[in-house]
Amino acid sequence: MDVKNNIILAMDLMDLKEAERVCESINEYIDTIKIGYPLTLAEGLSTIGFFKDNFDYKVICDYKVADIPATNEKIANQTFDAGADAIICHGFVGPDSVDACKTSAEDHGGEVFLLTEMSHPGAIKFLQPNADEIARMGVEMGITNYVAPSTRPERLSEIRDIVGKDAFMISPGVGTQGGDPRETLKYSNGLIIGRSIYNAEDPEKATIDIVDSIQ
Ligand code: OMP
Repeated sequence: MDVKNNIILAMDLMDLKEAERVCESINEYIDTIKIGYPLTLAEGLSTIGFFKDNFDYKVICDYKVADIPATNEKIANQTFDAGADAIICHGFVGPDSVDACKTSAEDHGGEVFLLTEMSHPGAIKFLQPNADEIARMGVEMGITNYVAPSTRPERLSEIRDIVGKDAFMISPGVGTQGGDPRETLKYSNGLIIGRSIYNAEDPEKATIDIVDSIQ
């Protein structure tokens, strides 16, 4: 996936009109948006089509799919049928569950992102001890897209070593959660950024500042 300015907007506002206003103000700097449960549950699955039709964005659906294979398949099919370009799935559920999302993505001409280690402090307890194995599983399964945390550059580096230089890795946690854009891009291909942009008094200025900081 090609991401303009290496920035993916994490749109977790829960009012589509407000989301639209933010997107209009930063439209020239981004071409990829990530939506998750907050906006989808508030405004519906049709938000995917809204961003595709009105902004021509690539839409990554962050549904962190983590169920049995049969249920993962249904979730992924619904997501791709609604127009998503990619879906994020959890790895800790194991290869059969991940494969259900991967197969659905392939059937729809879409992409799957495998979530390895998460960015929040609590991820250290259960996910971090298993994140390298999750990344290795992804490599064995032929997965080429990964999510890994910008809040721990040393872990980004280690996960990059596992998934290899050609994998496409995107990283949340920049800004509000403490991750540094430049440091993150030493290992990752894209920054997932939400509150630092959409909660900023001037989202356009916030975006320009980030773009300038990573040139
Ligand atoms: P901000 O912290 O507001 O920039 O948003 C980060 C976005 O990335 C949110 O949509 C989170 O749900 C998401 N995210 C994480 O923050 N940490 C992770 O480990 C994984 C994700 C994700 O899968 O996108």
